Amino acid sequence: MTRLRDGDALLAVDVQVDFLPGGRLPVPDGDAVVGPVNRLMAGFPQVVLTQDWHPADHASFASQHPGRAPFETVELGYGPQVLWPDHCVQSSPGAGFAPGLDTARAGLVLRKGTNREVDSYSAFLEADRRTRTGLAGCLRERRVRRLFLCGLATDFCVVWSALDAVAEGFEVVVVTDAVRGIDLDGSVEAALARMREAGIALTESGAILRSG
Ligand code: VGL
Ligand code: ZN
Repeated sequence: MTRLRDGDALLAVDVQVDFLPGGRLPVPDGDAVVGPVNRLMAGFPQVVLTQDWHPADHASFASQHPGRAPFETVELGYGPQVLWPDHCVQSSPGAGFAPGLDTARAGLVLRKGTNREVDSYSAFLEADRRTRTGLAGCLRERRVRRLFLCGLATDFCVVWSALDAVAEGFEVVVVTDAVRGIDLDGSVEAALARMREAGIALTESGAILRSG
């Protein structure tokens, strides 16, 4: 059992329309996270949401690379980049939060992937691994020490955010029933293994107790 305390924050990653079944880049069973994420948000002292938020001509979109198809990998200036269907275009309906997601208690919404040239799976560091989103500093100013991650997708934005959170010195817990993955070539298993190796706890939401 994990009892919540001051200094704990929930980071709900990219629970957005385009990542749900029927969206532009659907995560299988992605809508299943909405219930657990809502229940988690209700119990946390601090809640942060992220939103994938791309310009319409974003470099991660296969549509910007003639002759290339979604899910192929290309080499960009900063390294390999998986190409995606157009998704989470700024201010489009698909970039909105999932219907039914209760965002009322979120004290901070961080938008990422806004730079046309650079993707950002991580909520902390863009794919060039140099450009910082400012989230680490913001969490430190808010006295956050332990970060619980949930949302979409396990094998992209959740795992990159979780590993970068460890590198930033936060204690990190991933809530296993409140995440779902895209799963390209075993990427979900690989993500879970990398997180375990990094000392990240994998916990079910039923084992997380509210404080007080
Ligand atoms: C994500 C692929 C592209 C995610 C975002 O939220 O995991 N995956 N953009
Ligand atoms: Zn994206």
